[in-house]
Amino acid sequence: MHRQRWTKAFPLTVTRFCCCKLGYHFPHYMKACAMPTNKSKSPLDNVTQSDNQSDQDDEKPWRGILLFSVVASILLAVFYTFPKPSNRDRFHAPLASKFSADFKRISEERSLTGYTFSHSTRGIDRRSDLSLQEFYDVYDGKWPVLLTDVVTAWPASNWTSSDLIAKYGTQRVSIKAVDKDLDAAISQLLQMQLLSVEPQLRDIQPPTKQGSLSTAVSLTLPLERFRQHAHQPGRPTHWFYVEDELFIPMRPELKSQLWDSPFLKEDFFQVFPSSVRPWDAMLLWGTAFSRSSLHIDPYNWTGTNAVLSGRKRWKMFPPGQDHLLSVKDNQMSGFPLNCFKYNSPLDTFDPEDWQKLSGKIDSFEFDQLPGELLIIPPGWFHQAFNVEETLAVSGQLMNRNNYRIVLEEIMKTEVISRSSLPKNIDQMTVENQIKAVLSLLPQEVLDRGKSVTESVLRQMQHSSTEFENYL
Ligand SMILES: O=C(O)CCC(=O)C(=O)O
Repeated sequence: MHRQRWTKAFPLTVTRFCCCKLGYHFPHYMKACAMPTNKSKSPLDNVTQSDNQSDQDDEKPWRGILLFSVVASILLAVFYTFPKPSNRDRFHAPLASKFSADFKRISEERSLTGYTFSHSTRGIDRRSDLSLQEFYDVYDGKWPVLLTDVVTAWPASNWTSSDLIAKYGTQRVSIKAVDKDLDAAISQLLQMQLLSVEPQLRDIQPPTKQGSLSTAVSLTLPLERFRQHAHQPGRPTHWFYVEDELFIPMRPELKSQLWDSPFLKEDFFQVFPSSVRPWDAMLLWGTAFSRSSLHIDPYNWTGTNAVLSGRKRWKMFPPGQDHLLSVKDNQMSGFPLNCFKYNSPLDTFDPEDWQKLSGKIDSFEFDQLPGELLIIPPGWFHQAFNVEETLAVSGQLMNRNNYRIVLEEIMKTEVISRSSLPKNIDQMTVENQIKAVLSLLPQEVLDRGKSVTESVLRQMQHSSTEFENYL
């Protein structure tokens, strides 16, 4: 923080001072210089009205110009070569005061200097052999990137749908389903309270379009039952999407095959008490046309998404455009440690919704291929669409470049009061700061976290047989 102020304020103040001085004296210098040399009269006389200058004084204007040039050159050199404040400095704001990140500015202020790669400022870069330093300087917390040589080294890159079915076919997974032909049946089941609709989608204004994302229902099915649908050619109004937050975390033999990478190593979510640690490997297995909602991730964390097979299409929205996306206030994630949810009811892969936005909103689109890892910075709305049957896993990061954002999201829910933070918290290491904040979580919050996970697991066992009969 201090260095940030100094690097900007000091050169600017001195440059401003020099410019004022020069602006005042320069015309006089020039005028005097244009005059025939008169050793008895100082060029500054016009300014000082003094007739008593020595020969030495006569040379002052030249010395002044020279001095100014030297000082200005040094200042310019310092200004342009002094390292710009990194995200770490920016996010290392005192915890005792409220912090809000200007994501738009952050995404514009990438430290591109010193790197030869021609970084995209309008779309996505595909990078391999990327250094950790360049990752932190240019992408992490600022701009999305596709890493092409990370997932390929994981055992999980060899997962096939057949192997998963062979091993886990009878086990139930959480599914989001959209089926135009079944809408009537779904409404009936909803009335009978045998199904639940995604809460964030319930508030869509009528008339709700048949077969649209807004009619998606959540249910659980045995994995092999889902597979039968995955093999049918998808339709825009008929798709199924396994979006299961707990399937992989509950199976350590699967979890251990993911996330090995220096880019993902620093993750302060690992110091969260286990009962409130966010689930960190969501199984995403969708038929063609299946899609996520348009959202910013919970806790505004840095999102990670690894495609193992298939093809995922993304729409990414640079920060600062939330007002165009009809995001409802006060939606909650329902995570073990609750936090606000930033979901839009718009489906940007629905041509009608897209028409409402295109031309008005800044965005870019790209496809993510098998073996590619996408890193999504905080503050970026995003939506994914599976172009064909696609198997992927998503996770998250809390690291040096976003930890203040995540802590602030936790504080927003008012489970911790700022005034109870230890007085010396800002002198602690980042990890100890986070531990100090989490140690203030009331016991009932920790207990609630445990019961949320238990209740999701219980629901998984609850059979939606009435719905299954329609499928
Ligand atoms: O692949 C998807 O469906 C999107 C996942 C996603 O955006 C997320 O996990 O936050």
